[in-house]
Amino acid sequence: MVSRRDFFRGAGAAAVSTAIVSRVGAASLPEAVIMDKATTQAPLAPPNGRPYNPVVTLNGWTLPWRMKDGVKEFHLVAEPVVREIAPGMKANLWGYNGQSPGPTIEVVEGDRVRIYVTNKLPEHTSIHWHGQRLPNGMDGVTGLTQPAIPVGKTFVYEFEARRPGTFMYHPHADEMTQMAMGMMGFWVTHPKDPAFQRVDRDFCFLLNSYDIEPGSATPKVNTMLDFNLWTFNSRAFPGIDPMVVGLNDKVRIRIGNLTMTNHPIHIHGHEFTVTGTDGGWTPPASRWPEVTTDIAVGQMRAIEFVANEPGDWAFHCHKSHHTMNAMGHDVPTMIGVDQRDMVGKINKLVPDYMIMGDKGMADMAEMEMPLPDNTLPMMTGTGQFGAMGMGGMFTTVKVRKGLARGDYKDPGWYKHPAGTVAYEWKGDAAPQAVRAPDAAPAKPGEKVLQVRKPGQHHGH
Ligand SMILES: [Cu+2]
Repeated sequence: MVSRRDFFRGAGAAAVSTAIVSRVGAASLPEAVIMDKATTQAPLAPPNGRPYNPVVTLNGWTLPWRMKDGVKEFHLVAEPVVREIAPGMKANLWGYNGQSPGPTIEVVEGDRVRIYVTNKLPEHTSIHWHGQRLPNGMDGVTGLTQPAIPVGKTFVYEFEARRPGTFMYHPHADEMTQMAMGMMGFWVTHPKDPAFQRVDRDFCFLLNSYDIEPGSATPKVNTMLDFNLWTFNSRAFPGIDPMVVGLNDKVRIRIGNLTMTNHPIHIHGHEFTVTGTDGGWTPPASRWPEVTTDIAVGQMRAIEFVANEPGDWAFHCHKSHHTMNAMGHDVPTMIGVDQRDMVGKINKLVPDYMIMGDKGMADMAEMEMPLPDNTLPMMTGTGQFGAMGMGGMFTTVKVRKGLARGDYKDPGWYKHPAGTVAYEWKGDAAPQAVRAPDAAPAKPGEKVLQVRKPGQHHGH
């Protein structure tokens, strides 16, 4: 669960029974609450202030606050962190309050919010509150709207959360480095009427990516496009938790993209509508059903659907390289190349040489290859029927009957009703492939459709 560190002698040093409210003196900083785990934490039921339906941050958590004279006070600490990307791999990132991404901030439309930001990084920083309506001087753009937050100093941001919706936060100071290192977080401003567009389960996460050489732990921050770890909230499959929902639950998933490319996010077994964008809730008349929605860099999207098909449904980015982990992208395509002759000769020179990918790359998902320390297999994850060959931006939506409200425990693999799983044909052997007949050649005198290129077309 949540643990605490005191960054300033005296501030928050008294034992506090809950992580929620710090009863320190009026002039002191709010306690800096730290998370030491990368697993999905239970939603934070609002302990004070106006009611709302909390979100669940996938492989993340919500930052507790204290209420002071009607203002919600948060304390973010920008600092180097160690984030487990998936079991077997840890990364040296920069983030907030012990993790990357930082904690989700949840407030209610109309809340007065004060955020203390302490800089424990080795260089200056700032925070931009992406998408918010706020006074210009609170927008967090270093040099333009404020001086940078120097190393070791704390700055205060204060504004009213005017517009409900889905937001992000990230530095606007040496962004290339700081965002490549994992500095970002989610922000949700709930509507003041908790019944407005109410859902049963409300998930959120950020799309982010890293370039970490196998065997190392620190991202290469100069990489522009060729990342090798594609992550939901700085986790790669199979390190990403499933989104567990009850049968017939109304489900919302909010996604923000802070990578360097777009991600077509795809769900199996259901259609959804995009109910929220960067600019707020979409008018109902503007919505149409989708099974994939593209999320561009810097965008946020909220999708909604009724989970009325039980099962373990894949949920992933549809760029196939984004559902793979590090390694292997430099491997030449060997499909159709018979390497049997070659391997004996090469083995004399290189004893461990393996034939890779002459029938496709699926073998690699089952192969027990020796990996360098601290990296992830390229294609991984095991389901109830075997190797899945997935990594990166992939998880499941597990739809189950009879889940209690607020039960987010992984229910295990779906128990398929008898006769509903694809099965092997055990009858006659497949016949020889039959060629489709060639189109009959045009007979003399028969008209053949003429197609002209637009460039050759003259006159109307
Ligand atoms: Cu993608």
